[in-house]
Amino acid sequence: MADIRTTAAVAAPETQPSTEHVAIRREDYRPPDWLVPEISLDFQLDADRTIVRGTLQVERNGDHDRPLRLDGDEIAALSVKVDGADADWRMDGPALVIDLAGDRATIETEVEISPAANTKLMGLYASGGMLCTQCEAEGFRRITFFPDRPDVLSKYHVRMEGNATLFPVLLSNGNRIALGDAAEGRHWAEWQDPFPKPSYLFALVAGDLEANRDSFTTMSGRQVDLAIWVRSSDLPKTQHAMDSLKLAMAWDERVYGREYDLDLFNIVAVSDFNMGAMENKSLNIFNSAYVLADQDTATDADFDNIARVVAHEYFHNWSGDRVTCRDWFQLSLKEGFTVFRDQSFSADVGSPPVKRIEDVRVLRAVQFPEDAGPLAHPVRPDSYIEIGNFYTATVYNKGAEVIRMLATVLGPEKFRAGTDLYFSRHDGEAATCDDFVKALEDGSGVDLSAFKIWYSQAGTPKVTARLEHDAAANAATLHLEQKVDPTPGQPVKAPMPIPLRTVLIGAESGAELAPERLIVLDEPRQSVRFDNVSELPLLSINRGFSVPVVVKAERRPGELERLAQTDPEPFARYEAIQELMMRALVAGARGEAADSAPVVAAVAATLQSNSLDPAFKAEAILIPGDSMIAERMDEVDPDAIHASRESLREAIGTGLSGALLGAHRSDGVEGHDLSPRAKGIRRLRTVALGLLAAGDPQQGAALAKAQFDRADNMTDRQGALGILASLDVPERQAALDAFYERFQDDPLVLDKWFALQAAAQRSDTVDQVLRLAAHPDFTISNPNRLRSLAGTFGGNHWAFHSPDGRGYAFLADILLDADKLNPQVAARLVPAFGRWRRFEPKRAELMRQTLERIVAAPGLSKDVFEQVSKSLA
Ligand code: 0A1
Ligand code: ZN
Repeated sequence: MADIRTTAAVAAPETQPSTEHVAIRREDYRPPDWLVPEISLDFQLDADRTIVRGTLQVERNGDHDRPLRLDGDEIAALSVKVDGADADWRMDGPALVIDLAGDRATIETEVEISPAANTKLMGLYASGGMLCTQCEAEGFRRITFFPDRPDVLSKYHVRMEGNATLFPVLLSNGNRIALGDAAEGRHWAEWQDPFPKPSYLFALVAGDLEANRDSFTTMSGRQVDLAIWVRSSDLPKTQHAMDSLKLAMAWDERVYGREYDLDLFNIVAVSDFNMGAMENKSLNIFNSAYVLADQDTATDADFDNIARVVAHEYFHNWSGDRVTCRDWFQLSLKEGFTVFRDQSFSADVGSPPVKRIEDVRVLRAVQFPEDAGPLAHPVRPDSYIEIGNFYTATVYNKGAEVIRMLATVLGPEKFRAGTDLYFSRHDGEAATCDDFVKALEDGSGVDLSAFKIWYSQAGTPKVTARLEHDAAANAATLHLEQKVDPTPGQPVKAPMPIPLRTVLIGAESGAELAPERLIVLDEPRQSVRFDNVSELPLLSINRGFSVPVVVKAERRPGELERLAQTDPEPFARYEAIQELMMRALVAGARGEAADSAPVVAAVAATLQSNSLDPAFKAEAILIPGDSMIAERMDEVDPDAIHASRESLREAIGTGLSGALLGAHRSDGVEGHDLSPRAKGIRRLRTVALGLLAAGDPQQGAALAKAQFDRADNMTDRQGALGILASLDVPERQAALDAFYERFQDDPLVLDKWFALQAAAQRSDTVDQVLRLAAHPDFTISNPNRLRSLAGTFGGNHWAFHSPDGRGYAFLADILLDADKLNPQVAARLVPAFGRWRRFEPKRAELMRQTLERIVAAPGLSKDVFEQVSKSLA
């Protein structure tokens, strides 16, 4: 790995002699040479040929004689003027360079761009007849020449003009200050944003859109007009997003004291989008998957995701827009914090324990493997080649865990005092992760300096725990140890502060023996004493997942079984059940005798409990996925893992068919009921059905077909189809065909159809996926469709790792095709290959060869180059 981090530049393949893949390093940060307090943009809009005129007021920043450097990317200057006159300028690679004598100047540039030809979907691009922008992280430089870095904040004035029939709606950030008609059927609008912002928050939309309109009265009594813009036929699917937005606005006032700051807030849905959504100031642009929903086409998970993403983007107005990042190494400053905020919001409007379980599952499934593989990086990375590769689970989800941990250490009041100070101290500024921690310290009066290592040190700490009981002394001692494995560029690790919510539970009484403690393990090895331990204690540790570590606790026989039925803390109870499952799964995958009886008993007790709610039951009895099991193996054999998991599922399905049938049949909810209870009942219904089908595929198929046919909502329908998709039964193809017939004109539902087949646990999934890639509805240029097929397949552990290597070949081929159009999205397919070293030798070699083939491809993007070369290093 050292090569990429320390070498200044890595040569790109020959076909691209002009570009070198330069690593940008955090330690090289220097404040901007020139500031741009004001910018005025003029757009003559046209899908094929848009003219952009930029007028920048520039100011020398500090005492230096360096020229003005304006970033550009795939744009050429038609004209450049300085203070109204033709000027001397030069290109340095993609950047426009001007020598300026004075400390201030007005720079005017003109460029021509083609939104229709912009397949990267960065900058100004066309989607479904509309024009829209995506500027984070470095897309603004594809629109106009500008110092495109987040610490240059400007006031924006935007004028746009375009065909009034094609683009009746013209939107940008801030307030619309004027509009009017122009010649030849054109019209124009002018927008002004009073808040200085970095260029990555600029947005523009032009299209034939309709709005779902509403309003929100803020805590100080101001009325804010809200609008969600979509194609008119999609209007009926926007109400949930609108309801979520209003809930989020009220929540941020109540929980963080944050009020919205403009009189207008717009959301626009687009069908071609590289990520989930974007927090452009007052003009959020969304992947339509996170806006559109109704009972017939969206699952409960889709509804939850919409609420989560709407809230996330809205919360960015403060954590991201009002206080932004100094440089892209600080990305977690806004993303980790905003994920923590959206997680807390979703917990508050739903079920906190279930939300916590879901969040930890995502962290373990995506971030833990990332942190243990060749792409591991700190929450605040030290270097990157392409910043687009750092919108990762580490920056987002581990970043959120770090903030959650700080909030746990401080407690709610002090944490709030800290965030209040952070927002007031840095309002209107571009800040750093250090600034954030400092504000929490100053606001709370608590020294948090030891915790900063969580931003700089990569890797998931491993904690071992052993509880010793001294019955004679009525005491117990908890022996803790921590270890962090080396990660790329960090061969030696320092101990970290690890706050573990811990309690001892009486093995007999099932009661907590003393109040819960927050034990901070900050040495390599530490022992903690508990007094008044009058009965045999059980260890309940890292409750609520208070810190993102792997805990390996030494357990007495029967201890997990007992905790699985008594631990009053829901996460810890879930954890005990999952750990029981994991033991059986790992033993099975190693070819050891696996005893499924304790798992079957724990699942039975969970299903029969009168106190647990259905959503919790569904989470708790879900068997860990193949890739989670793989994380526990020394050498990964996907067939053995799959067989072990199937055999445990079958044992539960046959052993508990009565209880599972009961859970499957539990009813009394309507499809439109989105209460946490109703969602939980539906979830449990399908989870139980999956286990039943594992025990008896024929009965499972009949029940799944019945659920599919009867469904009045997408949750039940998709749940049933997902189970059928993995079975070898006649009902399978019939249901897939019926689903296609009914929903073929709805792109978001068709995405599900592709994804369900790509996720199928079948020996012929590779063939099915190859066939689907040639299906007339498959379009590689649409990121959602590509992710549905290729992204889902890359996460289908057993099928992707097919021993003949055909899964690898398929993903590599499609990734290379996608890279020619959209490098950012293509690069996100690479991590499926990343952990090749852990696999049994035959697959490891096949994966390595596939990565070598990718990196040797002519014209490879720097996005894919970075991920593949790091994976091979
Ligand atoms: N800031 C956005 C994520 C985002 C990042 C890059 C993008 O480029 C295509 C788009 C969106 C968020 O956290 O929601
Ligand atoms: Zn975000």
